[in-house]
Amino acid sequence: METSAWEATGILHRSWLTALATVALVASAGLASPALAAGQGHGTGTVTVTIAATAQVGTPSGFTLKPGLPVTVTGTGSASPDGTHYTGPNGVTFWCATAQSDFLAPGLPCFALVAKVGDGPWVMVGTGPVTLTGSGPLVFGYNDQLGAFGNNAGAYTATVTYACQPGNGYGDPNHYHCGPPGQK
Ligand SMILES: [Ca+2]
Repeated sequence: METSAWEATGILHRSWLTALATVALVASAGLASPALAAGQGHGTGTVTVTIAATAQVGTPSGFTLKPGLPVTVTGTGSASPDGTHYTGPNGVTFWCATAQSDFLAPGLPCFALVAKVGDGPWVMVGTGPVTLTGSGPLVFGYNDQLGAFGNNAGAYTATVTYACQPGNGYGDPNHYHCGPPGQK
């Protein structure tokens, strides 16, 4: 936040009255969030994402994680690396137990549902539930060999669950938002 630097500049370089007004504004903004949170309560938000097995570049969830605010993910569905043999989100653990270096997510189970947050590494989701942390856009993937996605079939469905508060403080980085009043 630049608030303190901006506030200090205001006090140093603006008139005494302007400085007072600035302090009053900051004080009321600081009070608004906790008061609304207590009055409106908390909720749970969900995002459902369909991950086609043919999507080599991954499938954006449209959800962006905020630092220190984990989400929970579960997976369902059935997908195939060859159009014939299908597995669930956990992938396979026998003839291709661990993906080689030319897979989307090396070291994780082949043909599994995987996810990454921002610039973080691909992590296993499977059927879950798993807790994801980090900062940035949440992307899902099907862990096949790169360049070999064209013969895939089926899809997984990922469900992202997160704690949220009504949209009064939309833009507040300290929680996720959901429902009225206000935006999102
Ligand atoms: Ca394939």
